[in-house]
Amino acid sequence: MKSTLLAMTMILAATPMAFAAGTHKGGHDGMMDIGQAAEAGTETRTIQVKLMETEEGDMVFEPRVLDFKAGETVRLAIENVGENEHEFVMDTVAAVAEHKELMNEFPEMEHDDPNAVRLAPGEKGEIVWTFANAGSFQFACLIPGHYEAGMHGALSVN
Ligand SMILES: [Cu+2]
Repeated sequence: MKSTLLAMTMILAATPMAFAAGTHKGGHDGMMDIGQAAEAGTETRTIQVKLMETEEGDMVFEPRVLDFKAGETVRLAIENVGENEHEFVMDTVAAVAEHKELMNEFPEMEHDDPNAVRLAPGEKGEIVWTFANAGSFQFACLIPGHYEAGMHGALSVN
């Protein structure tokens, strides 16, 4: 947590404009554009998301796209069935791009955000989330190199 804050402070000092228009605020508490964390048990459905590598050397999510309805609360049951560490983070396209830059600069950075989970091989995690606003969002793995290897997909809220 301390190193995260330090990393963010360093970035803020270096590129203040990159953050001025973004949604990246300390702690991510409360409502984001994509919605907010909800209490486990309040979901109306569960979606399974798998994180893995392919034999061709790509890194992928299964499914590759996610669709939700504005206002619904969903449990994302996320499992890393691959051989590498992976993460699942969902946010606005702009915030994912911002976060990706930060991860490339500080690969050791760990985030403690409600809209993200980082999983070791074989590990399972979950996010219970209320999708508040309609829009086109994105989910991705921002461990350096993984986005480029294929780990990103469109997340629509209708
Ligand atoms: Cu990954």
